[in-house]
Amino acid sequence: MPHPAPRRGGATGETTPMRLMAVGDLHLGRNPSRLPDFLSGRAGDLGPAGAWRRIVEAAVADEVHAVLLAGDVVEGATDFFEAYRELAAGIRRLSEAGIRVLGVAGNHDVHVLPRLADQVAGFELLGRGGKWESVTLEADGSRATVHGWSFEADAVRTSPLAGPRLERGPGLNFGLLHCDLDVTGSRYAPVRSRELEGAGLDGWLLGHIHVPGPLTAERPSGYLGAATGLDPGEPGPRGPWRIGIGGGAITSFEHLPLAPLHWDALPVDLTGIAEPEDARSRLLEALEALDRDLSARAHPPEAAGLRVRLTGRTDLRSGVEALLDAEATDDLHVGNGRIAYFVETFRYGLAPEIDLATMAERTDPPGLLARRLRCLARPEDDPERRDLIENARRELAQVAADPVWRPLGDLTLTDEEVAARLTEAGLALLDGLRTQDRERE
Ligand SMILES: [Mn+2]
Repeated sequence: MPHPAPRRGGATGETTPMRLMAVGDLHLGRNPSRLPDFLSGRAGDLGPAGAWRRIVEAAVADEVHAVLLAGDVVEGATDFFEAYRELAAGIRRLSEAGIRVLGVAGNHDVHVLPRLADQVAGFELLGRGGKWESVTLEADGSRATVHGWSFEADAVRTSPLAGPRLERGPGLNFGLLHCDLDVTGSRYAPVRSRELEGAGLDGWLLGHIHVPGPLTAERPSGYLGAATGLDPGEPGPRGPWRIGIGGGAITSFEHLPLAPLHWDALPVDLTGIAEPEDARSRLLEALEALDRDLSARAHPPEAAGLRVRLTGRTDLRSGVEALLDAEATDDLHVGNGRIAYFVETFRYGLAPEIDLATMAERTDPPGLLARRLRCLARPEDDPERRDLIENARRELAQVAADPVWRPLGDLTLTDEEVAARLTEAGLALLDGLRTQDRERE
């Protein structure tokens, strides 16, 4: 007669594994921007509400013990009813599966989330009124403690960790916090990395910045990132994180890219094309490669918006641009057609078929420009390249600081993004200068 499978670790005293699902900025109520007409009717499924429903189903399927929401769960004060509908349905489903739901309020939902928590059964809001609060989760003898703090006003200019000391609870201890990390003078709960490190917890699950950090079981502290990309400026995988706990340690910390809408920056190399029409087949090849990757995911997106960047060397730029401008590229069929692809914009980083090295030896403006373009192609640690990027970043920061952009959230650019913009602008200028040259000839 077969023995029943032993409970894992039962004899050794090791506790049964516990699983948590941590969710960054959800922004229920916000519609994804820049959807083409044929997808606008599906904005609900493709936006935060759709992402939340996918998170709920994944949490149930993965049999997690708790779902943790790191603030900005709701976009704003006028999104109460949409958020109520989605949270009430999702949390009912989670509760029925025995999954607890803990959350903190961020700067977007400082007023609306506490009211929702009062109405939605099973939603445990931590740290009301800006006072730290902890909850200990228990599952099959395994325990973990979550410490949370919620925004109590639209602007919070002091660190939530200045002053209070957090008392450790049973099991692994996690902090759940919506904050602005290492940003001096921020009105969104500025916190220093060393404050987090000095707080004596085992990990920090942070909300606010929409780009997910490089979180791992060894480094379980940082931004969770948005649950789904809300605009083309948020490319790459988005979704919650699944945290495995066993034997008193974090055993896994995995990103689950399950966002229903995937934004991507798709590079398409046009080097060597013989005529502008060849750009179409190059684009399709790049799309097919992306489709293979996305379709292989456990939770493929329903749609993908692309910022296509045409790169490489060709003198056919104007022909390619005219051709692609005239094409309808907001509903592209790729692979098995299950994911709806659309091009949000084409960006041109095409280098003319010129020898930058030879041109850089000239002393006229094109020569000077060619030298800088060559400099941008050098390795990251090149001091001249760094100077160019820093100067450009200062210029861009002045533009980004304009209050009209505030609703877009953080506009931090990586070195790579700055270099790409400079290269694009420089090549377009060089193209223009060469055209003038030719016209004078
Ligand atoms: Mn925020």
